[in-house]
Amino acid sequence: MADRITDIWGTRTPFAAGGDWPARVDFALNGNLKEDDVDHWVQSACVLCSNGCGCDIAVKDGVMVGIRGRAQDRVNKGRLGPKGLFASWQGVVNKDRLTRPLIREGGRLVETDWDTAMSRVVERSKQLLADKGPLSHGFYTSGQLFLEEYYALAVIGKAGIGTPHMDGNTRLCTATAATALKETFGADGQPGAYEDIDSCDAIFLYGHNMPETQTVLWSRVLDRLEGPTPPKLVCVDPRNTEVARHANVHLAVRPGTNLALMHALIREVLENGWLDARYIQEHTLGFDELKGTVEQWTPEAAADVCGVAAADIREAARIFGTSSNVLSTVLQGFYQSSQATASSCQVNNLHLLRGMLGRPGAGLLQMNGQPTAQNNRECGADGDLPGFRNWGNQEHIGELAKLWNVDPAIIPHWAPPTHALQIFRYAEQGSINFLWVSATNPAVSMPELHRIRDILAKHELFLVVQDMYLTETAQLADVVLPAAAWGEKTGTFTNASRVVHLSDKAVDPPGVARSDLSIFLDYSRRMGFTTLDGSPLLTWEGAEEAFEAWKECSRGRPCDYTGLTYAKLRGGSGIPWPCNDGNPDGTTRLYADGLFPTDPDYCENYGHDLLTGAEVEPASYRASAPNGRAFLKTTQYHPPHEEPDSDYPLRYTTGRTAYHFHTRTKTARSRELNAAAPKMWVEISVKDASELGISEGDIVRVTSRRGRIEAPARVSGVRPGTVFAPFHYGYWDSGADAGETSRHATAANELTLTEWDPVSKQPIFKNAAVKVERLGNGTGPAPAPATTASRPEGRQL
Ligand SMILES: Nc1nc2c(c(=O)[nH]1)N[C@H]1C(S)=C(S)[C@@H](COP(=O)(O)OP(=O)(O)OC[C@H]3O[C@@H](n4cnc5c(=O)[nH]c(N)nc54)[C@H](O)[C@@H]3O)O[C@H]1N2
Ligand SMILES: Nc1nc2c(c(=O)[nH]1)N[C@H]1C(S)=C(S)[C@@H](COP(=O)(O)OP(=O)(O)OC[C@H]3O[C@@H](n4cnc5c(=O)[nH]c(N)nc54)[C@H](O)[C@@H]3O)O[C@H]1N2
Ligand code: SF4
Ligand SMILES: [Mo]
Repeated sequence: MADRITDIWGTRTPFAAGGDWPARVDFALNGNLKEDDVDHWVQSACVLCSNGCGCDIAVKDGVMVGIRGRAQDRVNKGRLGPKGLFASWQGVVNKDRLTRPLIREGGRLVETDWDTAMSRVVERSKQLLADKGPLSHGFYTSGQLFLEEYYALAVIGKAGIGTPHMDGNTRLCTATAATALKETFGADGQPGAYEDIDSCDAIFLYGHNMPETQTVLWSRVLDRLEGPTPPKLVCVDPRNTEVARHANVHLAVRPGTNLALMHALIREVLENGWLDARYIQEHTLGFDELKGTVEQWTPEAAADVCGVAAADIREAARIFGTSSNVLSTVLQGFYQSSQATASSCQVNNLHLLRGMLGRPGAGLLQMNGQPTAQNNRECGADGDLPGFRNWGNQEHIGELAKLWNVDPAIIPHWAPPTHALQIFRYAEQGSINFLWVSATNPAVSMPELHRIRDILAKHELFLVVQDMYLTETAQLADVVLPAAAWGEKTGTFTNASRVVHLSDKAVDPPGVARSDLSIFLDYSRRMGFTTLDGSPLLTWEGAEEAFEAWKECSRGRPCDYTGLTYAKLRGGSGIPWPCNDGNPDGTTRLYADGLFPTDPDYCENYGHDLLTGAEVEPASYRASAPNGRAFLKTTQYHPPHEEPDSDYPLRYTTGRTAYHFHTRTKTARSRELNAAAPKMWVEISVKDASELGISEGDIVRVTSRRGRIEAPARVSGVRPGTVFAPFHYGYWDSGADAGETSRHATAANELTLTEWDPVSKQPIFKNAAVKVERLGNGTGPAPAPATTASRPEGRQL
């Protein structure tokens, strides 16, 4: 097999519009092993991004030794990207896994048994519930557990404890995707599907570096681009990414100005009459307000604010307006930037204006990032209610209470659920004293790290961390619970295209590590949570029973799983929900009939004002009489709150490289991936580098109002005036002690600010003001990949 580190997307298998994406089976095996050496293969899907590539895990002598793509899976047709090939299993099979629970004794974490660790958790939990009540408890979970695990946690939090303080790192990831879908269509749920790539004639990528973050999906795009009928491509990203390199139009906007650009695109589409008037009339509400808001946004006005050419805005709008089938994808360049929900809703609006939904090629992907973010949103271990139910709807609360056989009053619904940064704020102020963190590493991934470290280290906070490794966060815990990882437990999860996969257990976890599901169930049992008739709240024996219980919870809701079983998910491809009696084989696209889940009795929420986040009152929502129509919502543009000035003259943005996943707990433990991107770097434009006297590889200090980082500079194709930093490089492998940064701080979030989108509450990781200084010579070029958007400016791949 070719070197899949440098050859990120593998060999091309071109195809024409409307054709089937050909299969290509990728695999990687340990050392010199051959496929014949493998004892058996266990069906799964990759958990290193939201693409959800179907795969089989290779097992030899009870150990994971490799991976192979599943040719029959609709998601990837056998392909895997570098992370799937190298980190999925190498990131799990490691000597430094947590194998036993740890508790803090005399300031140090020491090994113990499950009974001691869980007793300590349960004792503190019971005491706090007795002394201070449910609001003393906070839970911060993930987008990387399995569906069954979220559902268990959601039931514990909502029907056992009754705390509104439960959220996931999904708040940092896809809160805006969920919110934008709810605001426009009435409920979460991806309208489009990956199959739309196969037949579209234009693709718009909004703040989405797909070539590095969904590498297999990008292979599908490349195969269309190299086929006989290539789609047009439009890229909205301040960096010269691979998308930009292939694009017909690259709109390298100033970070934080997305909404101004979107207003201009909409205005152009309206001005030129590229509309489906009948669709707008029959299937939408709010056209006149939308038209009024974008009125002033001529291409010239937006060009000025966004720092792009007006002609390019016109050309992008023309491509959208004159193509028959457009696929749009939206991700962190929108979700983590200013006015996130408003900007993302404008993408929905473009599709509604042209009736461009629900048919092959006319698709909208408000993308996910993490492999199981979708499931947390469905199951409600974040700020959502299980089954996309509505916090403001008493009937929905009643349904859950009946299902769980608990008093509706225990289900916290008197106020909006507490979002992640607010949970940390309550811990900082001292009203939350018990925080249970599972499968996320906030000491590296949250904004303004010095503050997050201080909160996690607070003496008054009892911190439980459940992870596979002793992360920067785990090092600050009072109790560390060792979790079984992917391949060591069974469960299901759903990708950004709504495709559900089953991941079967392939090997035993190390030491006494246990699945997250069994840990949550054990906690529930020890806490003695009960139903109204006094029987235990959670009685599931394992993952499959949890899945069966979840199916009942999903019945009749948009994410209906009732037609799925573990048996049905074994053997073939993943299956997209809704899957029920009416759609026994699943559903590729939603909204083919132009009917949206906006009915007041059915919708997931009543929506918000996109400028302030103010909730729409139930009565006024009802009075708007949506009747299955979608909302064309918008609001006016405002500049980001922290703009460059004379002290901090540059714009700072952050993101990813193809070779690492987040805080690198898995990818840095893959030899191949770690070698490809071993250390921190920062990217600066040719123009800024020359003005600041910085050459490739020089050590620079980047400072914001909140902190500083130091790293070698890569002079790259980033937009002048903008500095880019990958957020992967925390401190677990730097030799620094817990609670402090190494002397040379490297985590991008030392600099980011504590601010969030008013509607989705997703933190803004993609714009802040910084200054850059040259500290001295480096030892050669920056340790940044030359095979990605981070390549030196002018270098071709
Ligand atoms: N290799 C790899 N793949 C991953 C992950 C990973 O860590 N590594 N993580 C997964 C997860 S959880 C997620 S959420 C996804 C994220 O996937 P992406 O959203 O594709 O990744 P990012 O690099 O965070 O951001 C995308 C782009 O936004 C651009 N950007 C920055 N500011 C702005 C702005 O103001 N406007 C616009 N239009 N663009 C801007 C950046 O230049 C960047 O290229 O990736 C998933 N896949
Ligand atoms: N500056 C900046 N910051 C960002 C972003 C950005 O673009 N820029 N992106 C944000 C986004 S989109 C995301 S998704 C977050 C990601 O941020 P995090 O969630 O903090 O990142 P991960 O490194 O994926 O952390 C997941 C943890 O779960 C553990 N783990 C993996 N599998 C399991 C399991 O099965 N059970 C248990 N118990 N543990 C497990 C891993 O070892 C790891 O420690 O970062 C956010 N932060
Ligand atoms: S594209 Fe995502 S799901 Fe597929 S192999 Fe790569 S990391 Fe895994
Ligand atoms: Mo994410």
